[in-house]
Amino acid sequence: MNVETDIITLTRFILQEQQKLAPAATGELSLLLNSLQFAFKFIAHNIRRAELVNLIGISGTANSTGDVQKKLDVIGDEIFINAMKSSNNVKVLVSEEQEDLIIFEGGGRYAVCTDPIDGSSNIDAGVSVGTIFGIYRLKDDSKGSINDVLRKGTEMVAAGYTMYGASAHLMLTTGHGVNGFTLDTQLGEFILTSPNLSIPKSRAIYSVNEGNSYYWPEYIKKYIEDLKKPQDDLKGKPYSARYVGSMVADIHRTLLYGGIFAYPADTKSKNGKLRILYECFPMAMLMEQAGGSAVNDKGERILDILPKGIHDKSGIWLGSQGEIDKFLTYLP
Ligand code: AHM
Ligand code: MG
Repeated sequence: MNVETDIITLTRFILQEQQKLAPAATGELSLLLNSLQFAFKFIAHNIRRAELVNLIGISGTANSTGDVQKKLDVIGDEIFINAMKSSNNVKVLVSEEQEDLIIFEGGGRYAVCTDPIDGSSNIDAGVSVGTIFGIYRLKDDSKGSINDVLRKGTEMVAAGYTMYGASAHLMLTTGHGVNGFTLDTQLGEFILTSPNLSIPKSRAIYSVNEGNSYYWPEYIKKYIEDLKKPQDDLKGKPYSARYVGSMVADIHRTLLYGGIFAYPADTKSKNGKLRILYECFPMAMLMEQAGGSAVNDKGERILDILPKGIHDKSGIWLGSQGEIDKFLTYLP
């Protein structure tokens, strides 16, 4: 039997990276990443179990933005809060499920922003959902406040997501490229499966909820219509449409295959749907670190946005550099 006996687990990877890139570091970020991986494993376990123990259903409470929460949202949020609290490295936590930020006791030096279970409306159908996260180091002298998270995305020290599907996939960046890990449920470890991931330069796939197109501005309608026309460089084939409706799954495919994912603002909602701190920023950092790009509806870099509120939203376009460049030519 051919067995790989020298696998790189997430824990080993984190320690190696620290030694290589920041030998003088305190190791606090490494410990925090370890607490995160516990939260991912625990959430993955509950999602796998959900069908069996009939957890799926409405819990009766509403989240900060008024959506009805499913039980798994509540469980995911609790798991995340407890894991971050007990890590002792986190001072500030922003969760999509909590109206206000949480400030923990103790001397943690990091702020974490998360959507604990994104795409939860898909859970009943067995479609992949995921946890999205972005991490800031507290500002010097800060004792933990909203100012530690109302910062540009360029100031994040790490970001990523874990997608819970047939197995759990973690995509992580600490600002030195993107590395992908897959959870081996027997070992209980995330294993490095996609080292130094880079997104293809272009791919004729677009991913957007076209049901909203009536309310799109003209230049967006024109861009998408043009993708559906015969493409010269594709021997007359048009682009393919792919839209799961679960951001983590749509971004995961985009990272691996290339293409473009968008959730633009429309003339009704003005700011789109996706949240800057825990949806747009982490995905934008991953895309850039993988060699892709992420911009808003005006073509401005997502990571340069300065959020004014913890639940602020933005229109977003991200994916292969070539596809973003093409979109930019349509800007008014
Ligand atoms: P959620 O945080 O309430 O789950 O909403 C975010 C999700 C994303 O995963 C996905 O990209 C988007 O909503 C889909 O929205 P729509 O159904 O409007 O296309
Ligand atoms: Mg979400």
